[in-house]
Amino acid sequence: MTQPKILVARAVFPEVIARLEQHFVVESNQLDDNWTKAQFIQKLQGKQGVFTTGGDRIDAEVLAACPGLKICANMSVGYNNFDVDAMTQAGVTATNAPDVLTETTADFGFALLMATARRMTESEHYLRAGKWSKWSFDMFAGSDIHGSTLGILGMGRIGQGIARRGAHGFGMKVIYHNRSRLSAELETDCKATYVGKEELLKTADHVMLVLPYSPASHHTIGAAELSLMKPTATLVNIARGGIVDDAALASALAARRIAAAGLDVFEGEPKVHPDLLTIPNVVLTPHIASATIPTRLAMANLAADNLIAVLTGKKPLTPLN
Ligand code: 8YV
Repeated sequence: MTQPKILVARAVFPEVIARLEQHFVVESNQLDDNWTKAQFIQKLQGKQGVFTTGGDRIDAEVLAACPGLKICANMSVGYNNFDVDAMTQAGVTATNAPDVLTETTADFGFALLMATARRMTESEHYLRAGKWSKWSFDMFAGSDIHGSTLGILGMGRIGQGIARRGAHGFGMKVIYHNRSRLSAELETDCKATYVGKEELLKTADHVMLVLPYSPASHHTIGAAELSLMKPTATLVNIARGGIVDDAALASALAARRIAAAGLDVFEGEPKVHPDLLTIPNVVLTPHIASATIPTRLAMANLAADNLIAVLTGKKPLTPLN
């Protein structure tokens, strides 16, 4: 029996490639070359499955050019790189990689919040530059985490993980806003209170963004929203680039309309708005919230499991359509 052919679009763990090779004829991109869309389409010819990461776009044009495709498995919980409606219409299964990254990503959200509020990278740059000559009472004074109000926009699994850390670990008052309200049981577990978006922006000491990207969530935080926030507030984005208007944020930070921001995701990444690179009160990380080896391995294995299931006639584990 001939084995199905698949494409792995980005470099991944060799052990995951080896697993896939037990089931498929695998073409992989272990050199991690940047392909143009035309090259990607050309590589997909004759393939029944593709292993993608968050930067690999699957849209109507790709689907029309690759009629043999049966499944696209994303090694990512976010799937704004997929046109799921077009995939459904084309009869192509879409899968993502939820759950396995929840706690790791919530850890990172909290780390970025703490680094931002307590000015860790800004003070480290100062020290490394040899500028530390004496102690002073207000040197790099930041804002407190414990006992403060944490506002979470987007209360899925990762948002809930951050809420638990804040409420149970740091005695924070947690407020949240989401498309739909959590069950009473989950609200109690997370010690979180549902509020409107405007109330959240006005009252939170720290605003954490964990909502999925879609055209509807584009620029959820822009100049108007930033102007509602406290001048002492911090903003953390671990969700997706495009949820924040980065130019508006850079102006607000430069003018100290809010105190500080922590950003793991950017509009048009890996490009970063040039103003953000020169502003001191922002902590910048290159989209690494899920980056621990065990978690990235679990994400890759889940994408592989989905490919194996669908191309051997079984149901996908984590379907999107
Ligand atoms: C991934 C992510 O690292 O899962 C997501 O939605 O943003 C990250 O965990 C990235 O998308 C790679 O696929």
